[in-house]
Amino acid sequence: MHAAGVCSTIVRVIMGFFQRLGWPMLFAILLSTELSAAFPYGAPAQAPLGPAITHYDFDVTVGQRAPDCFQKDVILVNGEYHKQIEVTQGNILEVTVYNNLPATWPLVSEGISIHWHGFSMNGAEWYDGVGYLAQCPIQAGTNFTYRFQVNEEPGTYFWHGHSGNEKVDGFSGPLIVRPAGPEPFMYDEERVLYLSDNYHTSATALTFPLNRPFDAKKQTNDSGGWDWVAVPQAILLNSHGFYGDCDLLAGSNTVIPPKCNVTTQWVPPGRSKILPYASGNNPGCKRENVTVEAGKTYRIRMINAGSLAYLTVCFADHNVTIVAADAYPTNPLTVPCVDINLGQRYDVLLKADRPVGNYWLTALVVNSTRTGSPAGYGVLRYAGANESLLPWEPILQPESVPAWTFGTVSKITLPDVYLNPRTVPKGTVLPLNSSSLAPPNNTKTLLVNLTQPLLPNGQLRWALNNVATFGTPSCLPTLDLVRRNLGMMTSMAQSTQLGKIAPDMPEQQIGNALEVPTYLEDGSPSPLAPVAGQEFMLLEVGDVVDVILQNLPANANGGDYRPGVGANRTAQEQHPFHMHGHHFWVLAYGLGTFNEATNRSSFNTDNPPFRDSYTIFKNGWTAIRFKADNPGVWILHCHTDWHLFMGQKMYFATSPQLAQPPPPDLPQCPNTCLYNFGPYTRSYVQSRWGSSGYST
Ligand SMILES: *[C@@H]1O[C@H](CO)[C@@H](O)[C@H](O)[C@H]1NC(C)=O
Ligand SMILES: *[C@@H]1O[C@H](CO)[C@@H](O)[C@H](O)[C@H]1NC(C)=O
Ligand SMILES: *[C@@H]1O[C@H](CO)[C@@H](O)[C@H](O)[C@H]1NC(C)=O
Ligand SMILES: *[C@@H]1O[C@H](CO)[C@@H](O)[C@H](O)[C@H]1NC(C)=O
Ligand SMILES: *[C@@H]1O[C@H](CO)[C@@H](O)[C@H](O)[C@H]1NC(C)=O
Ligand SMILES: *[C@@H]1O[C@H](CO)[C@@H](O)[C@H](O)[C@H]1NC(C)=O
Ligand SMILES: *[C@@H]1O[C@H](CO)[C@@H](O)[C@H](O)[C@H]1NC(C)=O
Ligand SMILES: *[C@@H]1O[C@H](CO)[C@@H](O)[C@H](O)[C@H]1NC(C)=O
Ligand SMILES: *[C@@H]1O[C@H](CO)[C@@H](O)[C@H](O)[C@H]1NC(C)=O
Ligand SMILES: *[C@@H]1O[C@H](CO)[C@@H](O)[C@H](O)[C@H]1NC(C)=O
Ligand SMILES: *[C@@H]1O[C@H](CO)[C@@H](O)[C@H](O)[C@H]1NC(C)=O
Ligand SMILES: *[C@@H]1O[C@H](CO)[C@@H](O)[C@H](O)[C@H]1NC(C)=O
Ligand SMILES: [Cu+2]
Repeated sequence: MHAAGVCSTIVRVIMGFFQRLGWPMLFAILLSTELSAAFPYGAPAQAPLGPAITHYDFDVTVGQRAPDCFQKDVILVNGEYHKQIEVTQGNILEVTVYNNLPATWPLVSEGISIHWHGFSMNGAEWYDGVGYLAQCPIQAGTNFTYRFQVNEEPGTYFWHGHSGNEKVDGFSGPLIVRPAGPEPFMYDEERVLYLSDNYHTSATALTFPLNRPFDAKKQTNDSGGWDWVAVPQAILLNSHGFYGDCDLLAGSNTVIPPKCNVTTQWVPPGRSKILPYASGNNPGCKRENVTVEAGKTYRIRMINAGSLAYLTVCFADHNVTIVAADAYPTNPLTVPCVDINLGQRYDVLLKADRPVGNYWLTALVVNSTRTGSPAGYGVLRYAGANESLLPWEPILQPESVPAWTFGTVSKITLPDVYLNPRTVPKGTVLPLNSSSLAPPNNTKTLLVNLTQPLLPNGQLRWALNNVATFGTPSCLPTLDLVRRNLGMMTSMAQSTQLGKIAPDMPEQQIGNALEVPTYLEDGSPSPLAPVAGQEFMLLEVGDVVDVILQNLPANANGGDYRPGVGANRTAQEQHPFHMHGHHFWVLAYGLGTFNEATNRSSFNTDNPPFRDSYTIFKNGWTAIRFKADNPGVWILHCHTDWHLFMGQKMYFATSPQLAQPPPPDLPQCPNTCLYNFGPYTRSYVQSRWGSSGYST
């Protein structure tokens, strides 16, 4: 076996590191002018010796944990739940992942991979971690080493699984990039606040019903029927919480906000039967304490790693000052509560300037977003406060704090020093060939309608411009297929008028990419009828693209609703979109339908925030701009895990012929792979995974 259990962070400076890497292309990148453009002020100090290597072993296993008092199977790294890692800007990050998960975990046993959320991975596209896009998943019993130079803005990120359901089952953790020089903010100490939502049911059991026919006429005893995952049973603060804090009803798809009451600091074993679906073992659980000392200033690195919950985080009696969003600095903004959507990060400064005591730390799902969700409660504890006491003030209830308005979010902007080439701080990571973070003019515009169609097979999907995109079309990395044969995509492209429907089957044989209907965003109209396939936009290095994401009620925009089921759906919700390989400028957002003639003038091209995860507001639109400076195939997707699974994604293929050849040790691809749109009928689940408890 291996030494992965040794939870080791070995930082080594190796003179002959080029040979170690065994990958000549990396040598080429390191010497290229492109790197010096990304580091306009020169490479880090140790460059003459070669970058230092920060190495982690990830021994990935399944284990039982009770983060919210309910014991269940979770995915662990070296025995830790939500393992934190960190690396210094300019270092080589090397993570060897040993997949020691059992081969009996549907949608997880098919393989895992890791995405470095927020990293641009310029020149390191093969390590971006999207299963079947950049690599095949790491199969059970095998290992793979991610190895790339961290040319990223110092700040707060996270790593997470990106192949099947492994993220929702706990395969994620904080990822901190330290600057090679001093930090840009003044503070005494730092704390991480890792936010997540916790389901008592395995992600797999929640996922199967999402693929089953929504249309009652298509349902059979074997197919089963569609079922929504509903809200999580608990919100976790640094992986701690208690599902009993809020009086959730079973399933919790209710519109009634729950009443919450927090009575104990340490929740003893034996209270697991108070909810109908919470009949698991309760070995006890702890509440999170964020500890501070009076007089000090803390940098709190907030990360929303959840699968559904858009959170509003409040520190009782303390305002906090936002100083960075998705790693890039912002003009300081002081707020009593921070709205943080899935995939987003905020760095906030908190001054411990109140009387020594215990204060509530609360993560709320505001009523208007997911009514019925629980809230998460922890304690901000000053050194010297009585540790056996909870804060005396009443807790915040889920509906008691309003969500941020456009007025609040519009105040999150880039500081002037980043907008002027002469004042950009040393070490700032800029788009290629840019001399500051000021947005360049766009060369292209793409309008994307977010729709929720019903496919002819009865599946309810999320789609972009009427295409619900598969995750696993060919059992081969799409990046490699497209890099070797760009013409393949155009030859696979479907007439948008016909709308070919992909084969309605659970599995694919290796190499059968041609079976997958492909739609190119080339100015043609969207498919008339909704389709399942894959949606691409071809770009060339240097393009600057405005993407207008239009989010009207679910069945607007010609999302073809067959007469009968779903014809009158008016579902509306926000979606947190995340872009791989790039940060983007958030230029504008508004209610209603985007109007090119009247709304472009509202774009903030002066000091827009530079982010990688942003909300597409409901019944409205959000306009983002990115510079295609990174050859490869990059995914833009909703970070609500369930929506991603249901197809809410598309790919930008930027000069893929310029991507490097794949490293020789990329994981082996399996001979068959699963369509994430496969009909998980009861008989199929039974035949593939046996009665492992998931075949409901
Ligand atoms: C890791 O994988 C390689 C093949 O890629 C194999 O040779 C090696 O034995 C594996 N190491 C461990 C410790 O399993
Ligand atoms: C439907 O499936 C259930 C179990 O899932 C089984 O008990 C029942 O007999 C089936 N009914 C028919 C008509 O096949
Ligand atoms: C919270 O629970 C405690 C203990 O059960 C009870 O005394 C108290 O009245 C409850 N508070 C509220 C607001 O329901
Ligand atoms: C928080 O503090 C309480 C009281 O000291 C303690 O019981 C609990 O274990 C602490 N929580 C964690 C996560 O350590
Ligand atoms: C927080 O800021 C608001 C103004 O934005 C101010 O009214 C309030 O007193 C501040 N609260 C604390 C605890 O400093
Ligand atoms: C919470 O939901 C209720 C019921 O839908 C509504 O009356 C109330 O205005 C909502 N509160 C907020 C803050 O959105
Ligand atoms: C802390 O609070 C507990 C519970 O009220 C009390 O019994 C204890 O005396 C307090 N400790 C101190 C040092 O005040
Ligand atoms: C960008 O566009 C504006 C008008 O929209 C124009 O004034 C400006 O010169 C353009 N900048 C560049 C670099 O082309
Ligand atoms: C988006 O929907 C509008 C109708 O709301 C339609 O006119 C437009 O053609 C659609 N755009 C695309 C790219 O599908
Ligand atoms: C849709 O709503 C309209 C108006 O309420 C109603 O007349 C129509 O029957 C509904 N259609 C379906 C398929 O439910
Ligand atoms: C967009 O334009 C419409 C008019 O077509 C206007 O009513 C709306 O306020 C504009 N939105 C923004 C954010 O500028
Ligand atoms: C950067 O400039 C070089 C040289 O002019 C050019 O070849 C390359 O395409 C540019 N890249 C981007 C992203 O603009
Ligand atoms: Cu979504």
